[in-house]
Amino acid sequence: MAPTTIQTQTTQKTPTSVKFTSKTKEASFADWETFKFNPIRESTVSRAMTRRYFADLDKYTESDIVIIGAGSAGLSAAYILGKNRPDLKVAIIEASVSPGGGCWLGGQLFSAMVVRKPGHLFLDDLGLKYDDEGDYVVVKHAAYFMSTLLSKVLEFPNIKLFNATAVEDVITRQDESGLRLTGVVTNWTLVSLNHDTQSCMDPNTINCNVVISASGHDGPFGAGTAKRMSQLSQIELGHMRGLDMNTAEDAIVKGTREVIPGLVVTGMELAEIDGSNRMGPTFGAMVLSGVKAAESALNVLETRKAQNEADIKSLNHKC
Ligand code: AHZ
Repeated sequence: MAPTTIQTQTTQKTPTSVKFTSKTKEASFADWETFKFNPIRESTVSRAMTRRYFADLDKYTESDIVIIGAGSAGLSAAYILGKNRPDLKVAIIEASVSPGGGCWLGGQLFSAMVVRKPGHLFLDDLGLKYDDEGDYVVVKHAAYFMSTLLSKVLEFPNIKLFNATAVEDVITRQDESGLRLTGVVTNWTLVSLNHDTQSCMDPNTINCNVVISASGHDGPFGAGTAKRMSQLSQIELGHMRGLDMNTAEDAIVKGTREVIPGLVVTGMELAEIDGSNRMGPTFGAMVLSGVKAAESALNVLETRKAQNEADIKSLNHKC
């Protein structure tokens, strides 16, 4: 019997070349063999970054509003300010390398994020999709909320995020009506964490008319402004209480305000001041507290600006 020969058929497949849209033109990398990036010198990369960073440092060293903390409350405030007041300079100072605070996951490292109504109105403004469950909505992943919010905030030309930078203290002025905040004292976070391992490492400063503190509840960096205000005898800390979702969310939104002249406090940092409850993994209060913080800052901005300008005039006069 003649041996069986198995016939193999080779089909000449056309390689897949994915297409995407660059500006308005369709583009693709059809030929990876001849592919090459445009040339660059290493120092050009350094200059491209440092020139912009130092120009931003120079520009934002006099800001209208400084936000401490890029968590859900701080970024919600930034979003409202960016949308409504393109004329203002807003600096966000975030201690972590990665902005977003505690809002990359829902509770206990689960993905979904719950927002009680009417917090969903803010999500609508961001254009987010969610499951409507009646009294609350569920976003399929907290990271979807945070990455959308973050990207929109970063797109505003009048907002600058300085991450890996910590607020170490606040700048204050004392006059006959009391203490007023007029800026923040900053340092690279890695420096802030190493003050007891090195000799003096002096900080940098940013002057502004209103500080919005959104540094979260007590933790390695959290509630820093609240604690500093307590050390300076401006407030008495109430300390965050145990979890009660219904009480906590209303209390945070209602309590969001200018706590002392020039300082608006939002998000969970406020629970440390007012002694309100925590709410755990439900985020409606964080976004709406951020909205109210932006409003509160805008409501006092002109008054605080006038006070600061009067200070500067009297300083120049003395010189
Ligand atoms: O890194 C902090 C975080 O991203 C940042 N931050 C804190 N201190 C800072 C400082 N300088 C610069 N001195 C600082 N940045 O502030 C951000 C706070 O974000 P967050 O998500 O922790 O606070 P939030 O108030 O926006 O949201 C809190 C959400 C809740 S509720 C809750 C509970 O009930 O248990 N827990 C969380 C995390």
